[in-house]
Parts: sequence; C-alpha cells; structure tokens
Amino acid sequence: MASKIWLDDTLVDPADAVVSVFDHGLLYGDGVFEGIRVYNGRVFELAAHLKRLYESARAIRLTIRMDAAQLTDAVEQTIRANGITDGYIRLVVTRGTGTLGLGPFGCKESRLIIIADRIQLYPEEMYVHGMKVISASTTRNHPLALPPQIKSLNYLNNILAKIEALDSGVMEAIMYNHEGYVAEATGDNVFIVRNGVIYTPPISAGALDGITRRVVIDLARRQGITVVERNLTRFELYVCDEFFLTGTAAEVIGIVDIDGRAIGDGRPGPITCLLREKFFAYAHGKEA
Ligand code: PXG
Repeated sequence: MASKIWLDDTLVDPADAVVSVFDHGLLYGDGVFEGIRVYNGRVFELAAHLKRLYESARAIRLTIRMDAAQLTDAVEQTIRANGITDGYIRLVVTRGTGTLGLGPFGCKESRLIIIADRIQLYPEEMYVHGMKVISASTTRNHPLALPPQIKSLNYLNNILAKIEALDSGVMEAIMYNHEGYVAEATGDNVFIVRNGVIYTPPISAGALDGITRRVVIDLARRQGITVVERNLTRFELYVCDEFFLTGTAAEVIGIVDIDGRAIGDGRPGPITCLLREKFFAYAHGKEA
C-alpha cells in the first residue's frame, strides 16, 4: 500500500487522496492515464510516457495542470516519498468536477493523481513456461471512433475482452479490429516470429503505440533481426513459430497457445527469450 499519493499539487495521505463523485473521470471515463515502471530507482522511459500523456490529453482537449518538467519532479517526489526503487507508477489526469452532463467545459480544473506502488507481476512460471491466450470476440474499438493511441480512462472495450479471457481460464485475450486483423491484447502489444522475421501490427490496426513495443523493436533491430509492421491475420497467429506480448506490466512474455493451437514446440521461443533478456538488461541500465 502506498504511503503517500500525489494529488493535484502536493503529496497527501492515502485517506485524503479522494476525488468528487461529480468528477467526469468517474462519470464518463473522461481522462487519460499512464502506467510506468521504475527499475533500480530509475523511471523507465519517462519522457516517452509523458509525451504520450500530453498527446492523449491534447487529443481530448484536456489541460494538464503542470508542464512536463514539473510533472517529472512530481513523479520523482512521489517515488521518493514511497521509497520505491522497483515498482510501478500510475499517472491519472481526470477532467475534474463538473455537472451531470457530458459537457466537459463545465469542469473548471483537471485533477492530477500519481500513485507509486510495488508491481503485481504475473507468476514467474508464466514467463518461464509461457502464457495461453484466446481470441476475443469483442472487436477492438474502431480507430476512427476512438483512436487507440489515446490512453484514456475508458477501457471498457478492453475489459470486455479481458472478461472473455478470464472466463476461458486464461489471462489475456487477443483483440481484432473491425476488418478482422490483429489489433493488440487487452493491455499489451502483439508480436509474432516466422522464419526468423518479427511481425507486429501497425498502430493503424488499432493498437496503442506502446513504449515497450518501441523499445523491443529497437532492441530486435540492434540484434540484426528484421522487424516488419504489417496487418496480421488470426491464421498467422495460429501458424507462427513464436508469439510474444510486450507491455509495461508484462514486459516481454512468450505466448505458447492461442485458441487451443500450440505455438512452435509449446515453449517460449529463442527470439522471445533473447528479447526478454535484452529488455531486462536495457531496463536495468546494463546496456545502451
Ligand atoms: N495496449 C494497451 C491497450 C495498453 O493499455 C499497451 C498496449 C502496452 O503499452 P506500454 O506503453 O505499456 O508498453 C498497454 C499498456 C495493467 C497495465 O495494469 C496495462 C498497461 C500499462 C500498465 C499497466 O494491466 N497497458
């Protein structure tokens, strides 16, 4: 449990970290957020996360109460106050208190919440032996309806797919877009390997522009592995050699089964394991 929470302009006790029932973040999911890792006391890719946060806010005409330099300072103060060296930061910006109506402009001031805590990991054996997933029947939001690049507080689309996963006894679901192409998992980006080449859906397929995704693409290319961004079909997931997901929570995790089809030899593949190792080294500052 966190001992101090950043609320608006200062650190407060968790009991005082409360927002109004009239906050449009609660009433309408009107707001944006980021989930960020801390490794060895260093905030992982903070600049990239803040850029995405400010862009998400700009896209929904939400003003964040401080600039990126002040927000960086607030994040660091929150980590220090909670004694976090390896953990997780949740940054939330809500539209703020308004009236019972959709209109956002009656909300006079956005709220800023920063929570720094330990991270809940998947069980270690899932990283070693790989994870099973299913294909969700819930279609990913149409990118022209709600651009998936906006990391908004409205995650119902993903939650519906997550329910399908949990109902099937697995932890993650793969979501497809309105055209049937792979978009992403409920909180992770999708990668496959076929004949030594890595494939991942383009952001335009309806994926969040994941920070982990970008880092992993870069690490793979530095290993001399070709990475291709193109639309992927469900069939290609079924017959690939390797399959893995990337995300702040999951980092790099091998998928060994989708819809009852075993991937490769049923264990996380060599490229997956290599990239997981490289990601760890990079995250812990052991490799440029
Ligand atoms: N797609 C979606 C829909 C996400 O929400 C990712 C991809 C991966 O992006 P990053 O930038 O993290 O590599 C996300 C991120 C959680 C949790 O508690 C989920 C995310 C981030 C942090 C925590 O499940 N999703």
